[in-house]
Amino acid sequence: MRSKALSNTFFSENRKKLTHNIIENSIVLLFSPDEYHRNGDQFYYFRQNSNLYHLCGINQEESILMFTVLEKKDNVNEILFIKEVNNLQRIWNGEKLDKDEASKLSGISNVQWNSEFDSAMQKQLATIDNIYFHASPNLKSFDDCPTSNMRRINLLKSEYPEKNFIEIDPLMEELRLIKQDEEIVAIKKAVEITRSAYDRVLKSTKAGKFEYEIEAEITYDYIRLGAEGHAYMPIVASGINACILHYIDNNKQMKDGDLLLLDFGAEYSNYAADCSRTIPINGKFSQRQKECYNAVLDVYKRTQKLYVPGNTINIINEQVGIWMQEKMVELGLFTQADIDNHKEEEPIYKRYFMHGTAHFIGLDVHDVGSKSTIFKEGMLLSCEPAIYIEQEGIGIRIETDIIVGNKPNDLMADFPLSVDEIEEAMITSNT
Ligand SMILES: [Mn+2]
Repeated sequence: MRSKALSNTFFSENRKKLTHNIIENSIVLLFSPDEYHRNGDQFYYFRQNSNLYHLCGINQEESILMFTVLEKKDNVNEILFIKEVNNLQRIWNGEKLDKDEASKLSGISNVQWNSEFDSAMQKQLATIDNIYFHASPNLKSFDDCPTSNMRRINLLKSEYPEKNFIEIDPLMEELRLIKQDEEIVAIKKAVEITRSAYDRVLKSTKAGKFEYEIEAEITYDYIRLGAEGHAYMPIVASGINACILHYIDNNKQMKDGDLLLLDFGAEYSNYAADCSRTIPINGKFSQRQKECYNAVLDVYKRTQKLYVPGNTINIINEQVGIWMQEKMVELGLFTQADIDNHKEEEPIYKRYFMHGTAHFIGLDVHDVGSKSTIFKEGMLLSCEPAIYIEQEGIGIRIETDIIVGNKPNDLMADFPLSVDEIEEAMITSNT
């Protein structure tokens, strides 16, 4: 990993907190995801499972975390299993972690090679009733091709039908929702690198260039500044492409007079930044673009005040819907009469703003937490109101990352934001 690892105290404390919430006589078994084959002899870049990382800080493939919680929780047996490399693998791919290094990173004193896992697990299974596993809820729709984690768990379920299998995800959600100091440091670093890339974008965007040239500027800054790379596939969408919510082709030529919508964020120490901005390709907003931009910006500013303890994503979405509807009437997209006559289940504003305004952010860019999770101080969420007017080729989204508090903390407060600030920052490249 290029970026700085979090301290082993952070990971040890996380395991300790988790132990409090685990039933006695249980074992926790977490497996790394597979390395995914790309083509020929190539594999996709490995990314650790976020739950496993949160509990032990190991970024290496084929890692297994096992800990047993016995009666009265006074006897917790933690073992970390890692991959042992042979001489040939060492020549081609270099060293992997040795036991001491893995122990230092994780704070787990008992580190063993993977070859010792099966017998160690069987010994533990004899003494416990419950098996905690991570269910990877996002992957449930891909049952045709189960992850290595689920293959192992499914096998255990058939071999030990008398054991009680419990999804650890709700407990991990509780652990991961409120960001700790070390996590905030990593997220701020991801935000700072994203900011640098945004400055580059403002200086390098020009009519006639291709969207991928802007993607390259972003990637350049991420790698140059020590981020792992993109926290997710970046969206660089000019003109009407901005109305495709998950546009990642990034292959069109940018036209004079169009807007450019960017959704991009660096990953640092496995933590994500998530930023969306919309800028005029020729450096100057048209009158209509300005009207639409300022409508979104006004909602964006008002919405930020809602990131206080006690609220939920559902509450935010409802309020933003009301504000958006007013703005859309002002922009002439529909009239009050249209709203009154509208009988469909979906509110009319959803034709021009189809997604929610907030999601949790952390190790995953769409992090753990639901729309009904009640906000507490220290949670981190996106704020991303938008308007998409396909018939005008206009798509505008402004997104920042906010820490919940009585005074919500906008981590991107110093990014160029207003029409004037954006046009000012773009002047050098377009004159
Ligand atoms: Mn987002």
